[in-house]
Amino acid sequence: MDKEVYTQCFMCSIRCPIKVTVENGEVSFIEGNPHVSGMEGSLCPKGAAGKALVDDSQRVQGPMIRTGPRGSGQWRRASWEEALDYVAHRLKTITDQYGGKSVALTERAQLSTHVSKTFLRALGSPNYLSHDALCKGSMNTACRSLFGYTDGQIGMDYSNTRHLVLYGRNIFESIQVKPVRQIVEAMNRGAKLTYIDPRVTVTASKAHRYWMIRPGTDLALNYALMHVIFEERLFDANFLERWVTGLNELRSFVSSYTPEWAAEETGIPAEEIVRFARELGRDKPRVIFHMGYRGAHQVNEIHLRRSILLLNVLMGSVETPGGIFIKKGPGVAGGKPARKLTEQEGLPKPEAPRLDKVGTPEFPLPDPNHGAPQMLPRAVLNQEPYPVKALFAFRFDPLMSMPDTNETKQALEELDLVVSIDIQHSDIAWYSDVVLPESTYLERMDSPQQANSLKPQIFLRQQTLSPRYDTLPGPIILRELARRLGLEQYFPYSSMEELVRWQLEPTGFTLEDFRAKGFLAYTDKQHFWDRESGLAFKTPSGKIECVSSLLEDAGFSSFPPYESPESGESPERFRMVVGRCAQHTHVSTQNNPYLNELVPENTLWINQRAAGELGIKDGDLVRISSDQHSGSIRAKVTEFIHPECVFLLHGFGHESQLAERSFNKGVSDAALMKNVSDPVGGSPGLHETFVTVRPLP
Ligand SMILES: Nc1nc2c(c(=O)[nH]1)N[C@H]1C(S)=C(S)[C@@H](COP(=O)(O)OP(=O)(O)OC[C@H]3O[C@@H](n4cnc5c(=O)[nH]c(N)nc54)[C@H](O)[C@@H]3O)O[C@H]1N2
Ligand SMILES: Nc1nc2c(c(=O)[nH]1)N[C@H]1C(S)=C(S)[C@@H](COP(=O)(O)OP(=O)(O)OC[C@H]3O[C@@H](n4cnc5c(=O)[nH]c(N)nc54)[C@H](O)[C@@H]3O)O[C@H]1N2
Ligand code: SF4
Ligand SMILES: [Mo]
Repeated sequence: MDKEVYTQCFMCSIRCPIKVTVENGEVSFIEGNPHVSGMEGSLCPKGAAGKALVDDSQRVQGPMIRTGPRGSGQWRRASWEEALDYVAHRLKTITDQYGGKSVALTERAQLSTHVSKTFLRALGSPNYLSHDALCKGSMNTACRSLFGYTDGQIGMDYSNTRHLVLYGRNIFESIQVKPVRQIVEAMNRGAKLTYIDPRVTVTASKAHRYWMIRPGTDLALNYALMHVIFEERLFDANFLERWVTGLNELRSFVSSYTPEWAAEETGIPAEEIVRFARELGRDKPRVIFHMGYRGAHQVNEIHLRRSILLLNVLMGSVETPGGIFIKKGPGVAGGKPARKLTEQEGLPKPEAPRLDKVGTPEFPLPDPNHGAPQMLPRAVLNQEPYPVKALFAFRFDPLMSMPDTNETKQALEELDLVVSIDIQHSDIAWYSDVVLPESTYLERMDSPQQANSLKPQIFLRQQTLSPRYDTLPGPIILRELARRLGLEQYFPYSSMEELVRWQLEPTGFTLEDFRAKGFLAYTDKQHFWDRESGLAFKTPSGKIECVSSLLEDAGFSSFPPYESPESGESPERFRMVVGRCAQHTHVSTQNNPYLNELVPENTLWINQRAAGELGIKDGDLVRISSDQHSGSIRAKVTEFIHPECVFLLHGFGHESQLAERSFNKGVSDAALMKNVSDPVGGSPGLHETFVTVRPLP
């Protein structure tokens, strides 16, 4: 055996701690890091397929410059010198004419985000756009509206809970390995699981209670639950009195939303709603209403997320074992976090407004640290608020991960420079001018991960293999571009090792300290704040604000009246809902040789009765059409989905012909979707598209 490396998986962005065994310079085995409790040997199918990613000859093998029209697939291989010179020269021409603000960078927030942000700021651009809004932007805003903390600063203590409630949080398929193990262990000790989804998922099959809710009506269920909780005084009175404001307003708001009303709206019987509320009242405060990610995605999503959080608040399940908690940083143990390039003195703070208008009166509340990438196409097309001319797509695919691919393509046409930093022939790479290939997660070291939680820790992705092909780590690519633009003073490193050593300086840890286990703990003790006197909410009042100053000061109501979502109207018209499966990550693993074999294309889940009326049988090819796009897909006719919606897996229908296994397989949900957003929370309404489904002759 050559060596064992403790590092972090990156087949998806959960970053599970892993142990990789290397023999003769090749990966021979990947498993969960046995030093991390809850990870002993555990990995999901995608994590195990990491080896196939490294070995795949269909990934980008070196820098490429496009030679024909965008999307024509005409390329030439280039050296790094040439490709970087080329990009730097084009970038210089653009910023000379249109200013630094004409450059945008879309990214999946990641360990080297501080490098991307530094790159943009050095250029003079405010236009950093992370995936966050598309994943959980409205949840972020909801958390800030109540607690003053972002969702990323809030954790859930699954291990000690008595009742976990999941609203379309299909955690047994859209996996996070460690939480899944914690949930299973809690259930083995008697914890209950309630799962709510218009579709029977694997998680539904493991739940004690499952409700096939009418799509888009979770908010009605939650208002009725609050109604019962107030009526029957099931709340945690001590906690509310000490830490919560605006309860009277909340109580009077939900007074008309009875369980009988919610039953009509959701399809869940009133007496079941009442029984559920009582059960939770008994289990409190050790109950978790999971904030969710991609369950219901409507344009009023902010209020759904707030209602879920408010249920936790009413149960007093905040900062208590078995509930939700505020994550603690190294400070609780007298430690210091790793520093970031963005903390450097003298780094410019661009003053121009953001292209997505986040932080301006037009779109005041989404988190400006992330922005709203779905606003990019219209900003480019309308040249509003100013011309945007260059786009960097870094570990993010604007074509497949944002609604309305056709509109995004039109916007790309208006740009003078499109660069992707990717590991694979993604669709955005296919439509780029230059592709700069990053080394895969097993072939590079990354910036350390500050893992704040009840017990703060710090993790490091250590390099396992030397790069197979002519690739570089992202922070080196950006540094080399910056150097060519005369901005190297903000990039004080020439290798990943130097960058990581610079970052670790304040922590007192060294790079060598990570070799043994891949992570270091600041403390062994769990840190909860004192619920009598020690809670520190970051709202103006210092309390949890049911009537939110964040919302009200921006002119939004904390409790707008409930509006019933549209239903299909005609028998062939359905709300389109989407999601993930255990075998794939979003849009990026469909070409992986192992995973492609497991799930090669998506199918369309359609309710048995609805399909029967349209003459569609299981396995038939059908036409799915929206105002944006149409395609053909096989029907999966099933009783396990609500008749008002159809479901398909996200991430299929790839256009890049260089990814031969995934090319043209299945239909792209992003192409079908219309691009509408929650004006308060900032997320796009990814479940607001109606499609027609017709049998194909
Ligand atoms: N295998 C795998 N695991 C992953 C990921 C991955 O790509 N692959 N990605 C990770 C990431 S970034 C994320 S954000 C999470 C996503 O985690 P989830 O949010 O759990 O993911 P989805 O698979 O999108 O599941 C959404 C579910 O919501 C249901 N749904 C649709 N409409 C409604 C509604 O109105 N009400 C309710 N209650 N449910 C509804 C859908 O039927 C679907 O089952 O997964 C993470 N884990
Ligand atoms: N239509 C639609 N859009 C969605 C969603 C949806 O369900 N439907 N879900 C939303 C959610 S929850 C999320 S989190 C986002 C995710 O959006 P994305 O981040 O775009 O999706 P991923 O598939 O995680 O990765 C995108 C790209 O990263 C590349 N990549 C993978 N690893 C590396 C690496 O190590 N380095 C580099 N440089 N590139 C790498 C992949 O090849 C791929 O091209 O999408 C959101 N957008
Ligand atoms: S959930 Fe799976 S793919 Fe994602 S980081 Fe963990 S092991 Fe890797
Ligand atoms: Mo996500």
